[in-house]
Amino acid sequence: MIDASFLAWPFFEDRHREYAARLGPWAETALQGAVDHHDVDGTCRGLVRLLGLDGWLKAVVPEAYGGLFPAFDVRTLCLTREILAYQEGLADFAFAMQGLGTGPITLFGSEEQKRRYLPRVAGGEAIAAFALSEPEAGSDVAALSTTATPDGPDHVRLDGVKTWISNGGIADHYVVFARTGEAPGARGLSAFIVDADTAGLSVEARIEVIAPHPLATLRFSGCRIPLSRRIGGGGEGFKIAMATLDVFRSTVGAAALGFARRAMDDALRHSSTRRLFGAPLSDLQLTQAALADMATGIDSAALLVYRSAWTKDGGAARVTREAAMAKMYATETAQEIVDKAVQMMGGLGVTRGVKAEELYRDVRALRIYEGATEVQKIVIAREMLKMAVTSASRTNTTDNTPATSKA
Ligand code: COS
Repeated sequence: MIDASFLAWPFFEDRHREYAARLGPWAETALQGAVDHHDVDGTCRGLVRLLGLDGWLKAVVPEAYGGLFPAFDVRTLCLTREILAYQEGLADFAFAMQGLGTGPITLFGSEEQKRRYLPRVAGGEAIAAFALSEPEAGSDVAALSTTATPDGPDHVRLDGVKTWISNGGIADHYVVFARTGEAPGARGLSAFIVDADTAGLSVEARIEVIAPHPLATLRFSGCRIPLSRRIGGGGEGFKIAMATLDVFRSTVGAAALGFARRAMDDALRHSSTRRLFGAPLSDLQLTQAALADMATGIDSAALLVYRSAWTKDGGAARVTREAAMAKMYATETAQEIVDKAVQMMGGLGVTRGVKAEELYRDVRALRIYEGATEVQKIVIAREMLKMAVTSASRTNTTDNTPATSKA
C-alpha cells in the first residue's frame, strides 16, 4: 500500500498499527496461489480454512469464544477487510461473511449458542451465512414473508425462500430471519440459527454475478427448528438484523477502501511508467487531476469509515447514521476511483487478468448489498430528522425568550 499514513490517525491505537503491520505482508504472500476464480466454492472454503488457521478469523468473534477482543473491535474488522480487499476480493468476502453470518449470535446469542457456533467459525472449521433477503424483500426488511410458525411446545416450522444469500450452498449454518407474527411489520420478526443439514432446507439455485462468489437462493420447506436456536426474544429479529448491519456496514466501506487504494496504487505505478507524447502519462495535467481526485476521495472515505468504527468501539449504543454515511460514501467513491484507474490504463484496464478489470467488477456489488446507497440515504435522512426533532424540543423547553419579542 503506497499511502498507509492513515494508520497514524488518532482513530487508531498501537495494537491496530501492529495488527496492520502483520496482516499486510501476510496477505501479500499467503494469498498467492490460494485463489482460483474458476472454482469460487473451493477457493472460499480454502480461504476460510487458511484465515482460520493463521488466526485472522479471531477478529470476528469475542475472546471468550476463541477471538481476539472481549467484543467486536470494529476498527480491527475494518482494517482486516481493507487489507484483504486490497489483495483479493474473495479473501475479503470469506472473512466478512464469517463475521456477518455470526454477528447476530455474537451480539444477541445465548451462552449455549455462542459456545456451539463461534469457536468453529473463528477456527475456520465452519462457514457462516446471513439469510435476510427474499425475492420480494431486500431493502424493505419489514416486508419479509418467510414464516416461522409454532410446531409443538419447543419448535418452529420454517417456510419460505431466501435469495442473494452469500455462502449459500457452502455454509454450515445460516442465521435466518422469519416472520413470527408477534406484531405487524418490523416488530413481528425473529432470528434463528439453521444448520445446513436441516431436513427441508435446499439450495434452489446458484446465482452467477459479475464478481463471482458463492451465492444462492435457498428454500425452507417445513424445517423444524428448536426454539433454543432462536436468537434473542420473539419479535426481536428486525432489531437484531439492524444492529448487526450497524457493525458490518462500516466494514463494507472498508472493503471498498481496499479496492480503491489498490486501484490508486496501480494507477500511480502505471501513469509513472507508461510513456506517451514523449513523457510519462503522469506528466499530463488531466492525469494529475484524476490522481488528485482519487487520493482525496480515498482520504474522505477513510475518515468516514474509521470515524464510524471508532465511535462504535468507543461504546456508542448505535452508529446507524455514521455507518450508513461510511458505507454509502466509501462504496460510491470507490466505484469512481476504480473507474478512473481503468480509464487511465486504457485497453489494459478492461483486459481480463489485469487487476483493474477485476476491481471494476469487484467493487460494483458493494453499492448494493447490506443496504443499497438509496437505503443508506433514507437511514441518514431519518437520523438527521430525528435529531432535528430532539433539538427543537430541547429549544422549546429552554426557550427563555420574553413573550413580547416572540410575536
Ligand atoms: N438498531 C437497532 N434498532 C433499530 C435500528 C438499528 N440500526 N434501526 C431501526 N431500529 C428499530 C427502530 O428503532 C424501530 O423500533 P421501534 O419499533 O421500537 O420504534 C424498529 O427497529 C423499526 O424501525 P423502522 O421504523 O426504521 O423500520 P423500517 O421498516 O422503516 O426500516 C429501513 C426501513 C430501510 C431502514 C430498513 O428496512 C433497512 O435498513 N433496510 C435495508 C436492509 C438491508 O441492508 N438489506 C440488505 C440485505 S442484508 S445483505
